[in-house]
Amino acid sequence: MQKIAPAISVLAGLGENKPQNQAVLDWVHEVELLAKPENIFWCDGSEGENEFLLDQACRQNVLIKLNEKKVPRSYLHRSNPNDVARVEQFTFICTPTKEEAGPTNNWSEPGETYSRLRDLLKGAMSGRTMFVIPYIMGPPDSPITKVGFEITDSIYVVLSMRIMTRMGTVAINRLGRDPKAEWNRGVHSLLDVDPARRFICHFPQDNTIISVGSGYGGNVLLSKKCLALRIGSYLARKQGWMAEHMLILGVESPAGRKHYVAAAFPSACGKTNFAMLIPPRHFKGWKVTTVGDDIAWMQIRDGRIYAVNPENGYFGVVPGTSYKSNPNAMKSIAHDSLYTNVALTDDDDVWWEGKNGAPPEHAFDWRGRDWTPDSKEKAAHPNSRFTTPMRNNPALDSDVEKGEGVPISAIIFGGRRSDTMPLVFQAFDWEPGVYLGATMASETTAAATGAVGQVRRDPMAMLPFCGYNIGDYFRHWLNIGTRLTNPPLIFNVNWFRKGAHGQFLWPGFGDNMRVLKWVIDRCEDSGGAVKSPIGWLPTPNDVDLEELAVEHKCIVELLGIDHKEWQRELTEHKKFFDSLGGVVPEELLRQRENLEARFKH
Ligand code: OXD
Ligand code: MN
Repeated sequence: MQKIAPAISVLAGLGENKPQNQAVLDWVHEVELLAKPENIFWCDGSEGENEFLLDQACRQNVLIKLNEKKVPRSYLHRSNPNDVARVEQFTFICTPTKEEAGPTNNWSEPGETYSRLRDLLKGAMSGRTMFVIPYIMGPPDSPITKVGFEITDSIYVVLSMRIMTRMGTVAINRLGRDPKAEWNRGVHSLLDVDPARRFICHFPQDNTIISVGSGYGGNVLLSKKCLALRIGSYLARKQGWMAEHMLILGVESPAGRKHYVAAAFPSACGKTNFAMLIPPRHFKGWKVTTVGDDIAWMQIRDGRIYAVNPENGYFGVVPGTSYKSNPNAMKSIAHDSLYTNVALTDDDDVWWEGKNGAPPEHAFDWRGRDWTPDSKEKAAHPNSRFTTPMRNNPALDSDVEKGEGVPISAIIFGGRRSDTMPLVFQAFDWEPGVYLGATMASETTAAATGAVGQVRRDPMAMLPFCGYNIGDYFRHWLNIGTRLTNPPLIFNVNWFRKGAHGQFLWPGFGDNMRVLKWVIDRCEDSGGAVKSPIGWLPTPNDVDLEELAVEHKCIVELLGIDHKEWQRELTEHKKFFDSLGGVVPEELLRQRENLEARFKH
């Protein structure tokens, strides 16, 4: 059997970027004594280091170099087939009390958990290289930027972190020498990639993450879900800001007026596509630009919300990505990218279901097995991913590096709902908007292990990512509202409503610009709407539907609400709140009653 993560021989002049901060040095030494690696590689994030590590990864068969002409400087990684998605059932919040983790998180007592993890990590890196990755989350000059260090025995993690974060010397410099400075400790080991020994554990009070037994991005790129969302949300509440599972996009009108919008959709529900949207021909002169595609860190200044994208790259779902669905993503992943669990063609190109053009006559599927169009199984895993630098995105917003962030005019919630939720509506105010986010639901996807297609409540798309008690999280949102003099308007969208025959009613993708335009019109006080029990609803005349080949009756269905479906929905809201066992703030319980009452009048 192939050895997992054998040590690399470190070239002179590489892997020596030790920070001066004694707290970091002590912690690395402690992990070294425990995990007993063969050697330590201190990453600096340089180009030379990257080239060296890519070469090593290819020699170890961790990466396969793709066709240089077709996808320059790009590689394929195949994960262990038992390790293809986030594992929510093995993800823990280890707070001193269970109550701090709250009803939506798996809780584990910190002392016991540290001790169990220490046992698992004992000698875990023997014969392996221990990489130390310094990184920052956020633009280098932002006041809310955070420093993290991730220790890992996976070269794939190092190469991915180099794309996903600003990594290396920039972080060492930002941290400086103060041993009391705030920074996140992350330890990752593949162990033997056995689901029985797979745990993703967060210790918010210690600003520490320990992840073992997986190599899948969402479990092991500790900057992303673990730091930027779980630990991030905990720090954000304590420090008075917000860490949210949201894309951030800019919309500029032909007259040059620009707004920024943040949108929370659950995993694999189209955040990347929305963030990179290209307006249809009819919207000539309109421009959509991307600040971020997954995570927003937001602060309040002058009574307004300002957002930064803490990441430096995109870790997106590949299947379904095409020049039709997302041309900017296709251009981004055409070079300098890592692919995970897609198919490999005979000429070393990548392929996946939903890519432009006919399927190849023969390929190797995501597990490396022969595949033809007649094969029963998919060539690419439904949760196969690309990892690509945000610099590759032709629609990258010019203010993406702005440390103070971009001002947010609107927040959009949304999920995959076959029924009930109209294409778009606007909450009456901040508090009903928080209720809207708190009761959000979506059909589950392949981004996490478990059943796909089941409706589950996913408040603010943060169910798997809120690092503390969800009741306190709702309270934090309500408190933020009281500090805003110029709050963003709050909306809900649903691109996935289906008709009586199970067909999608809305074309989605670029045509979502029509919905975005209504959102912007509302922000500018110019969009029409009618009052409904759930909020402000556009009529077909309020949304620009020119040059859209969708029947009028579908539009009416998309924009309408069915009172019977909403009775059921209200019952589900109540069930959800009840299931949280008394942590839901009074204000939101009252919002539910108000909503119910509005349906009766
Ligand atoms: C992601 C996720 O990878 O939400 O962004 O699972
Ligand atoms: Mn996500």
